[in-house]
Amino acid sequence: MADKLDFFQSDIVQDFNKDIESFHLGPLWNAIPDLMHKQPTPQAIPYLWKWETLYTKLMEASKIFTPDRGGERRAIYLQNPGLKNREPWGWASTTQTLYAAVQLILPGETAPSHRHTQSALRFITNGSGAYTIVQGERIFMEEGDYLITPGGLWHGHSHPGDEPMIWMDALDIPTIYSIGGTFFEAYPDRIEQPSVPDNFSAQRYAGGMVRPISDRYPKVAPLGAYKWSQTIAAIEGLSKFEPDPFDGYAVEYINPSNGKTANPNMASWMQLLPRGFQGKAHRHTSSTIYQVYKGAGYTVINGVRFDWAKGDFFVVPNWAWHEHVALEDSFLFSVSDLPIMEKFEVQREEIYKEKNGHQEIQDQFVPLLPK
Ligand code: GTQ
Repeated sequence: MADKLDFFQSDIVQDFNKDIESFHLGPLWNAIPDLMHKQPTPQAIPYLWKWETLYTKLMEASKIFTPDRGGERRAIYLQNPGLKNREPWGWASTTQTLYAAVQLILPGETAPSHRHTQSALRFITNGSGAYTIVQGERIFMEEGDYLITPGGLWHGHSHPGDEPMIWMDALDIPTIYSIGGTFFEAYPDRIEQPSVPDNFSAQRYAGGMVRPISDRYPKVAPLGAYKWSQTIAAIEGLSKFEPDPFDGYAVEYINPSNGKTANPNMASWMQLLPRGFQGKAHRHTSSTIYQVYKGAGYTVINGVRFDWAKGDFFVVPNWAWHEHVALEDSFLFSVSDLPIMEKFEVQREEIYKEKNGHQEIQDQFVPLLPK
């Protein structure tokens, strides 16, 4: 062993390594522990953003920036502290693969149409009356609705209603960025005009899990909006039975034409954790961004307790132990990169076996709050 170490430290090896580096070449014999970790070592860290902080900053932003002025959305995105200063990015995403933001639109405002290769989803948390127009379909948004904007489709937002609206955006921006697949294009006019009736796709799928006969081979996901009334009906049905030991009563938003995740690169769920629920701990290669839709509780991530309440966002990085506890009836919305892990065939899960399936709490997270 010592001989081996001496060999790698020897002048002859070190000199050679330096020499080839000047030719932009690298020695695998020295690099393999850096290139291939024994198990995932996420650069993203577990983190939590309080609603109070997000809301305050959105309101401050509304005084400084309007979409009419800047031509873009008023969205503030969540930067994982572990992903800051990532060379040569110059920006930090929320997990290594996913981006999440909060977006505010005020009555009378328009966020112009554009399209890009990144795909998006939205979860509506505050207000109603605004619409997003996705490839000619105006979709009016209400609290608890879940929407998708498949990659490559025109989309813009406008607010003919009378109260501020806030929603969560999640996109696969970091994944598309890191594989070099980014295309972005602004719509020639300010906002696209409707080409089908309002709320077209949700009306076509009013029945839930029965699909229009023409939708066997759709080119894009055929349903743009998943209404809260249907999500809650599904959860109520499920909640008559035993909860999942990790996730309580959880349902996944799926594409009704193929049964796969509604958005090809991001899985999304709504879960009810009834008051008193004590989830067991597990970890998986996929990472997850949660937003608390309703309720209060905490999640223990790698031994640290993260207390959450309505509106808060938190991140469970890949391969981090985590378990949820609900102090009130709680609804968590979440987005995960599970489909990305599946595509690369690195999806794995491990169940925490020690101490009856629960981690020991060693620390408590202290969130940043606005002054
Ligand atoms: O609303 O279309 O947070 O294109 C990031 C990129 C929101 C949007 C984001 C986007 C949008």
